[in-house]
Amino acid sequence: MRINIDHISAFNKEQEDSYIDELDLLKNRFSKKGISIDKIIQKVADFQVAIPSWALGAGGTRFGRFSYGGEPASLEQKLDDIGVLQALTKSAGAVSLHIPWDIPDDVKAIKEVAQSHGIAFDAMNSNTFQDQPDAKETYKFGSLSNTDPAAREYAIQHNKDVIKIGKELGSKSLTVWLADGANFPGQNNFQRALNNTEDSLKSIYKVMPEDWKLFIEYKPYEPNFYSTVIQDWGTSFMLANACGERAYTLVDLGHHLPNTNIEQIVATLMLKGKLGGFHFNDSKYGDDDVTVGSIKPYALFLIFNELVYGMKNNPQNPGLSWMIDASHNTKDPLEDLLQSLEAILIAYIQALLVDQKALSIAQQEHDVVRCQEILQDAYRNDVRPILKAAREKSGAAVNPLQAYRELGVRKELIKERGTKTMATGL
Ligand code: LRH
Ligand code: MN
Repeated sequence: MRINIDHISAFNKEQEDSYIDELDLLKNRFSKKGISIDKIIQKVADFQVAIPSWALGAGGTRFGRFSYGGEPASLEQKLDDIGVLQALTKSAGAVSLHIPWDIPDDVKAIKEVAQSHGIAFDAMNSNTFQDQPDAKETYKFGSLSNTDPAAREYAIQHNKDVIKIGKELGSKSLTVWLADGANFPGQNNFQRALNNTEDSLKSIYKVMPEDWKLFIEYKPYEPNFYSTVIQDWGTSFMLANACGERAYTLVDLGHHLPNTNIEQIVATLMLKGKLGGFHFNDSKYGDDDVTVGSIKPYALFLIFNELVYGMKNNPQNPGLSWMIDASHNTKDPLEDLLQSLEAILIAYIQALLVDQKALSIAQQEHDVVRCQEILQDAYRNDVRPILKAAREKSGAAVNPLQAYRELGVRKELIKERGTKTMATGL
């Protein structure tokens, strides 16, 4: 199913610019604080989030998986679905591929399909946490950290193969997440595992093209439940520094123990010029991978507040890779991703409304109450009129989720693909 500009403009016409009055109110209120809403609208229109190729079908857990009907059964169909998200939002202009779940059979054809939807190739993801049917080595006891040099070499070679595919597609970065770790005390020698991992990552970094970045993703637990080799931001930061200047830490919001201050981690990594990008999602307990902003929207706002500060004050930190990493157990995958895109942009806009000058003064004066008031004054704005204006400006639907439903996209996908198709991925 392809959504074209006529679908969008017809839908927007029906909406009759219902947001303009509210937008004018916001423009008047914030122009008094020297904050230009028009500049924010442009920043939002330019903000592109990469869609995970592994999250376009119904996800599942060990307790079960409930198919969604009309799921993409090929990489082409996955790109078509991202094309729907891009047509509706104009902020889903990239895909992050996972190998081998999404190996392109015909690179040229895949690039043409992506181009036809205005989709770029963001970070490639390697997979050394599952054994493939024809595997020569097993990752059961680890990959880059494995005590068995053959398994390590096999995993290093896989990452080199992923880089090769990424180069052909035009990607400029590789994300490495390792499940490596232990389920029981005594099972692993922590130091040997970390040394092996560092040496293996260096071997991968060495063969990366000069204009590529390496993102090292950390996670405290799962699938190992006693220790994980790259368990936290500090370990990832250390390994990134050991690899070189084009290696960075990737922050997956779900990869933190309860109540971790993620915004402080973000500020620290940006100050050190080592923040590479994000896997946006939300969670209440573990790595739940639920819809962005569905559980802790204020925490997401506080993270974007540090990002806005960092993007203004930390030229030492390069441009960031914005990616979603979610899994959909009970929602239509495309509706879930539309809601996540909405939540990311709303948090970004709210953070852009923070009066950073006033905040800095209040911090200097230790006016603790005023500091909170300044933050929450920005957070407590309904910024959706600004988002609608940005969408209309970029030719998207002012209300993508409503448009998705009114255009009957899922019904059409089920008609085209049936109810039995299953997408590769989580
Ligand atoms: C691990 C992770 C990683 C991906 C996988 C799909 O939990 O966040 O980013 O490789 O999910
Ligand atoms: Mn992730």
